[in-house]
Order: sequence, then C-alpha cells, then structure tokens
Amino acid sequence: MPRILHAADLHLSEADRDYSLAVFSELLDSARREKADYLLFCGDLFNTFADAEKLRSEFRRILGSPPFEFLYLPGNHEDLQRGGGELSRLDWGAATVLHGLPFELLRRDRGGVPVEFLAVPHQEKYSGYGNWPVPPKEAAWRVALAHGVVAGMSYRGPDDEGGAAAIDPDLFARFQVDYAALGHIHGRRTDAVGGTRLAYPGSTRVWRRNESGARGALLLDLPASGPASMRATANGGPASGNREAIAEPVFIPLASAGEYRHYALTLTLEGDAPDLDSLAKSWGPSDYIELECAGLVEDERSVVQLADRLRTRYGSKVRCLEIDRDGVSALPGISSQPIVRKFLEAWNARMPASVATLSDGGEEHAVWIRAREMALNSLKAALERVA
Ligand SMILES: [Mn+2]
Repeated sequence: MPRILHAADLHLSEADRDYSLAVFSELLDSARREKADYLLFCGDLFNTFADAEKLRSEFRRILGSPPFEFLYLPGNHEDLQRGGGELSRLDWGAATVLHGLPFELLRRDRGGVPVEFLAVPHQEKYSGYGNWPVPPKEAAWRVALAHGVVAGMSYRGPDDEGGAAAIDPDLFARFQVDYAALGHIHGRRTDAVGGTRLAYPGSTRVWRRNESGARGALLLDLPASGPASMRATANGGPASGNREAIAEPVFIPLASAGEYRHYALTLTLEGDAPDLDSLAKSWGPSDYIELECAGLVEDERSVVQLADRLRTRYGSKVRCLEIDRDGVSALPGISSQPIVRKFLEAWNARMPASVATLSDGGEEHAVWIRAREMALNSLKAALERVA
C-alpha cells in the first residue's frame, strides 16, 4: 500500500543555511527510513524566491536520487522577492514541481496502488473552483496538495501567518479528495470534513518565535482496498455509501529542528535567575530559547550582568538565545525595608513542597512565584508613595 510522508513550511533560507538544510536532510532520511513512496512538500520549502535561487544547487545535491517521489508544491513564500524569476524554470533535480494553475492532476502507481494527486498551488483566490475542469476520480485514492488557510482550521490570532486566501473545505469534497495535504499554518492540526482528512503538519523547523513543540512531518498509509464506506447507522440501517475519512496520520518528529522554548523568569532582588541552570539542562543545539525576565531588583545593572553571563554560558550552546528584560523594574534599597524583609520571610516559609524537592512544580510553583512578584510590586508602589 502506498505510503506518504507529508511536510510543509521548512522555509529554507540563506540566513539559517546550515540549520535549515540539516532539517531538510533529516526529513529525507525519515522518508527513506519509513520507506515512503511519496514525499509531499506543501509549500514554503524556501523562505523567499531569492533563497530558492541561492540554495537550489544544495537542494539538488541533498535530494540526490531518492527511492521515493518528491512532489513539491510552491507556497506563498516562493513568490517573495521573485522579480521576473520563475520557479518552474529552475532545475530542481529529482523533484517534481507542481506549479500549474489553478490545479494539476497527476496519476501515479507506486506501492502497487494507483493514486491521483490534485495539486493546488498557492493563488490569490480560490473562489472559482466550482468551474475548474477537474476530472472525476478514477484511482482508488485521491490526495490533494494545497497551500493556504482552509476555512475553519485556523486560529486567527496575533501570530496568524496571513498572506493567503481562505480555501473552502468544500473544494476537497467536490473533487473527491481523500487526504488534503496542506501547508501554510505553522501549527500541526488535522480535521475530518465529510470523507476528507485535512491535515497541516506544522512548520518543519522553528521559523520564528512561538512555534512551540516538536517539528516534523506526517506519515500515512493508503490501504490497497481504497477508502472505507461509512459504517451502517446505529439503528441497523444500510451503509450510506459515503466515504469514511482516512485515519489520522502519524507524527514523525525531526530532532535537528530543535524546539522553541519560552521561559518567564522572576528574578531575585539581587538580579539572579536561580532556576535557570536546571532548566537549561534540557536545551539542545538547535533550540530557540527566549527568556522573559520580570521582577523587582535592587539594581538594574545586576540584570545587565546576568544577561551577559547567560549569553556567555548558553549563547553558543543553542541556536538562538533571546533575553527580554523589559518586565524588570528597579527599586534601590528595597531589600533593606523591614516590611519587604518580613514579606520575603513569610513568602519563603510558604514555598511549595514541589519547589523544595526540585520536582516539577508546574502550576503550584508558578502561583508562588507570581505571588512574590505581585506583592513586591505593591510594596514598591506603596514605598514610592511614602517617599
Ligand atoms: Mn510558511
């Protein structure tokens, strides 16, 4: 039965050359190890058209002659800084570039089972799909590749990727798609709409901050028997004849992608971050670490020194280290104030057991730290009023 590895949004770029190409290599290794018949890449393989031009010979060299077919659907990022260039006129080696607008239909039979691939490259709008001359499905399976936001599957928040028109999920139902291999949304998610399994693998690497969690690709098998029909209804009625959406694909993580990790640190009055060394034990060389410092300190210069120490100690051990200290405020002499000392004694006495034993305190720990921050800020305000 045909096996598919599905990835998107790697954003290979000159600026992150070694890191992003290492993730690309690992993706290809995974496809070989899993004995995939097809590797579908659903857009934003490159960060910009200029990056695609610069990195294409490395791309060809790393791809080589793989035992699977590499299907490459361009995304919206391949259009950035394009000038007069045409992706489809460059040499992509063993990769098949699916650039035909508004769609392209390919038939393949790797793994002994015919599969149709309906490629829908990124476009300004998809509203005309009702008139697309897509032939009826003939193979056992039809798999779509698309790059954009499928209506109903996006979190529209401050970090929404934007930049692409919404795709109506009816497009996939109308064209009898069993699996819609999607790209553009950098968070992993899947859904079943009618007989179509819709899936975003999430970005293949950490492209920017807030892309939390492991990065990787989705693996799925297409059973030789073709899509299952809906089961008989609970009251014993006949099967409806509609298709049943294929099972959820399996997530294959890529270690070389590292992770984005964000920490909210409450500094001591001396401007120290006592928990950090134990947290840092889990950091890897590809990780993107963001430290958000907050709290009240005696002397702001101690925080500058802390930031320097952290950069010296960890800067070369991780791919990216960002230290944000906008949340720190300073009040000289605060620790000698009797009321503050009294508070800190009482606060220390209420340390949760999970903190004392260095086990993962989670919520309990966070509440305790937050209580200190709130109290010190109130005390600071009160002391300033007195002064
Ligand atoms: Mn992207």
